[in-house]
Amino acid sequence: MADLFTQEHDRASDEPQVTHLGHGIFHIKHLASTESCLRRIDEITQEIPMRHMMTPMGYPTKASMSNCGKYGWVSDLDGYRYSERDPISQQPWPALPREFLQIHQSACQLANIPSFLPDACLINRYEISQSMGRHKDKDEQDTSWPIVSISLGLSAVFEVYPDNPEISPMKILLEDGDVLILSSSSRLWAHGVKPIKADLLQPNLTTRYNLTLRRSH
Ligand code: MD3
Ligand code: FE
Repeated sequence: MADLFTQEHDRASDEPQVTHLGHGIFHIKHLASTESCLRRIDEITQEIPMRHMMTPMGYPTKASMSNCGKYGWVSDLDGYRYSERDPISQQPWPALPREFLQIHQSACQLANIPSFLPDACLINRYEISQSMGRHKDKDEQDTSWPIVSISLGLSAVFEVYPDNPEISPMKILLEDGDVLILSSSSRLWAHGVKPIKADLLQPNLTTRYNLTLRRSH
């Protein structure tokens, strides 16, 4: 069973390390460089500031969000969709940085799945205690394309709830620099993020970022 307790952590090396957790879920440790990713996020959010988006349920998202790439994921009282422009500034989203595309491509290579060109990158920002409720990602035109997720900063416990009751839910610890690929059957499974906890060893670290690279159209 793949969960927090059985994941292997190779503490001896900082080389990328791929684990197939089953069902098309690949966990790759030590792939993303935090410093260069955070610089790119800074540039993007200077153009399009992170914000909480209103959901159709009438309350704002807990994490704050921005986007880069041709399309961005947006939410308001009318629902969820991908848009070529930021609904507030009416500006097109900043370009997807080369660094993100490189991580995406390396991740696909390491997991041995065909790479694809993402046209959307959602940036989620979590402060301590913020979470993301259980949901499915199905706003993309063709939901068979994998999703590649990059975690930066504070760790998160991510939960996946398989559609098949014979497969147990999984908890996955996502740490700084980790990449997760959701492909094949897991792509449409429900998932959520537990409330982010402070790291007592790094008291100045108060944020987690998650980038999801997707093909929306
Ligand atoms: C598992 N974000 O933006 S990323 C989201 O950490 C989202 O911010 C989380 O869920 C975060 O929609 C999790 C990893 C992820 C993305 C898509 C999935 C896991 C998934 C789709 C199916 C199953
Ligand atoms: Fe999701």
